[in-house]
Amino acid sequence: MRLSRYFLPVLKENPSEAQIVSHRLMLRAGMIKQSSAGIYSWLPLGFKVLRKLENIVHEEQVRAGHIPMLMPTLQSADLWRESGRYDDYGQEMLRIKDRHDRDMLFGPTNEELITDIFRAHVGSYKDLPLTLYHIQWKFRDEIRPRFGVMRGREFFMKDGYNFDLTKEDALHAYNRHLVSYLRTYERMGLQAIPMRADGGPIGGDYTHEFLVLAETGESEVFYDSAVTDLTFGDRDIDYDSVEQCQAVLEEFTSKYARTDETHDEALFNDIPEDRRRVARGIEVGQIFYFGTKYSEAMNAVVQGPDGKQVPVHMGSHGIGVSRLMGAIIEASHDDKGIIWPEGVTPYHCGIVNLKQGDEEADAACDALYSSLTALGLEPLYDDRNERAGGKFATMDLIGLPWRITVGPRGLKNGVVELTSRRTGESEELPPEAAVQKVAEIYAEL
Ligand code: 5CA
Repeated sequence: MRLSRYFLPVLKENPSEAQIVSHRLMLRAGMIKQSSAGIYSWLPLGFKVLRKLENIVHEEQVRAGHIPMLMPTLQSADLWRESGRYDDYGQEMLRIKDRHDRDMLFGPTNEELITDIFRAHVGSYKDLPLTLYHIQWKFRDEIRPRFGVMRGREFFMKDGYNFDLTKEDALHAYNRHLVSYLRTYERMGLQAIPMRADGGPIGGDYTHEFLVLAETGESEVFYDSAVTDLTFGDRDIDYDSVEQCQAVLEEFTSKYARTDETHDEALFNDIPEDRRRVARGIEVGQIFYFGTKYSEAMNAVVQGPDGKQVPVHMGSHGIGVSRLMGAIIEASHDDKGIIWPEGVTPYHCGIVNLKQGDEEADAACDALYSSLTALGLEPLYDDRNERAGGKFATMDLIGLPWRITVGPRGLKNGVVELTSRRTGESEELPPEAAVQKVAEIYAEL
């Protein structure tokens, strides 16, 4: 993409409405624009990152054996009356009437809708196990939408639902989700710690939230510092293996890590004092096992091996895709702007032309652009007629991890400059070597 032809409305001033750094940087980098409280338009740069996050979530869900689909945003109130949640959900639910005066709602989550689909089409234990998911816009009429996309009213969420014959099978699905979530967050450059949580309006005895530690996080968390030493890395897990998934769950959840809702001071005090941590975190996902809560209420039964009809065991599993963008920025920025982890960056590499209109510099930039593109990478070329300082400031603000700077002086010596956004370190290289190096970095992902 050439910046002269892009739509990147960066802001020079700090927007006064933004209280936390991720919100400020997303507005300044021209990624989002508020349309009303807690509701945002995703401008091209923000949309590009959102798509990358969505893709990672899809890839990891499919890798775990879960099946993608798409359910509507608007739902009929009748299904929610069946489960009993139409009245329970309260003011967070946006209720709508259609022209026939029928009660509709903008879905805050999809347990009822998916259970209705399941009961219409599945009748035998032979069709289990089954996990269906979608990534769709949700609406919760939050009393206090704030911090930009962190606590929106409209937000983008992956929600998945498992259907199993027995509790044991459903707990395997729970563990499998935990494993796939660890992989998902690590690919986004994040450490998200599974913490024992509370079921809230979804319900259920087994539930973990995934928290990214950040001072601006809305949740207070208590943990043993040893949990932050754990990384998933590139282990090759067989998602069908009950033992392997169970082992990962035990490894990642046996140390004390809880949100304030489930915090137990006595247990916390058993941790050696130098490892006790009280901090804040951003909740980027939550998994639940809730047994037959919805299947009983909505009569989602299958015929078991013995011929008897039994309600299925279920769980639901969510990832806050739009919130993740804020969490990544909270975890990865400096005073100049965002620093995207390579796995989610909107463009792989920036190209800055120090002397637009100089024949040689223009040609060298065009050649870099073509070479990077030919290797399957997406460069963002700042080809505007602007001063170098302004170009650098924009690149730093939008946070591409790598930048190639091209100027007549370097070209005389046959070199361009390759700079890491994270370390600020630069090296001079022939243009082809710079392209090669950038390609190698991304090939490792
Ligand atoms: N049905 C279950 C799992 S699919 C469910 O709705 N879980 S949830 O309520 O925990 O939401 C899943 C994730 O969505 C949360 O972990 C959080 O990351 C994200 N989320 C929830 N509310 C908001 C909000 N108002 N703005 C942005 N993200 C949100």
